[in-house]
Amino acid sequence: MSVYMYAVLPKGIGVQRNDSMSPLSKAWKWFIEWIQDGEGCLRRIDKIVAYGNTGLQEYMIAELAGLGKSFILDGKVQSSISDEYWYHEALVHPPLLVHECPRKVLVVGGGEGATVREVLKHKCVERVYMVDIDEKLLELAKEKMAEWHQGVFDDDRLRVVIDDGRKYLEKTTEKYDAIILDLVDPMEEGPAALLYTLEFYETVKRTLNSDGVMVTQATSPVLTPEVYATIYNTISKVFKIVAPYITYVKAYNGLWGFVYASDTYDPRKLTAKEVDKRIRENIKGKLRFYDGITHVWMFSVPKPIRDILTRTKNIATDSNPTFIPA
Ligand code: SPD
Repeated sequence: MSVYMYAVLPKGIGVQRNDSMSPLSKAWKWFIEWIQDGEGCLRRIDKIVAYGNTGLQEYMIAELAGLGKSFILDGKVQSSISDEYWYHEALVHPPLLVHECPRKVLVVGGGEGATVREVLKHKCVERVYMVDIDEKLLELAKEKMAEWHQGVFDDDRLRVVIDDGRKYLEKTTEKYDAIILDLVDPMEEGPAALLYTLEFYETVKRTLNSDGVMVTQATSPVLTPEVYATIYNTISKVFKIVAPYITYVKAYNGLWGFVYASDTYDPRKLTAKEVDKRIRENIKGKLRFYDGITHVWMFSVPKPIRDILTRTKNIATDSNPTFIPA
């Protein structure tokens, strides 16, 4: 049976009912995530847990074939229960373990609470600020995504601030040891459009202590390589040490990219043995993805990706931001 026989709406959910074509179900519902023009990933929706619009973003929490319970914003899968820990552990632990002792951490985005869940495993961490623009989404996550947050919203080291991440950073008088940017992808109409620009990274740097570290999710180096390389190149204009790294995330349809930056610490210098030692000494709680061997693997970026990073000269600015295809 061909999926071409089913109608799909251009921006996300498609439904077609045709009893004669369907031996398994009377109603088929499909979620399609567009990667770029002409390319997408199709998954059957087995159950919709929640669907709506917060006024800022369109959301869906649904059981998807191949992924399980998944969280979708503006047509893009943000995380799935089956592999969210690949993404969240990859995002959080390299910057926090390379720092000598991160006491104060800022997370921008990460509404599901999984990023904060990982941050709070670090024994040094005394205070975490989580800034998210979408209050309704946070309420939804608290209620419907307990598998992700595992109760961390009740941890007294956490302060949740409802604000635009950029505005918050521009006005805060605090200094942080680590800033973790767990953002939605840069999309022209999306809420994170100006959280991947030179001006924003300059603000991040001003808000870090002199030995502070930052990390951002940075789109896919294989699905949208120019965007990934532009983010890397832009951050390279601001920090002395900038390290690209990757992991695989099935929910994101391929390899996923991050960019780490600091003026002090270089995670590429950590051996697998040293990472394992720091995990034993500095982390309380279980890790399912990250260890020494995984650390070295993530920072071993393959040649085609290194080549595009070397070639790309684009810089994202407020007047010329970078975007993935909608
Ligand atoms: N294409 C989806 C990329 C999502 C990156 N951010 C995810 C946030 C999950 N906490």
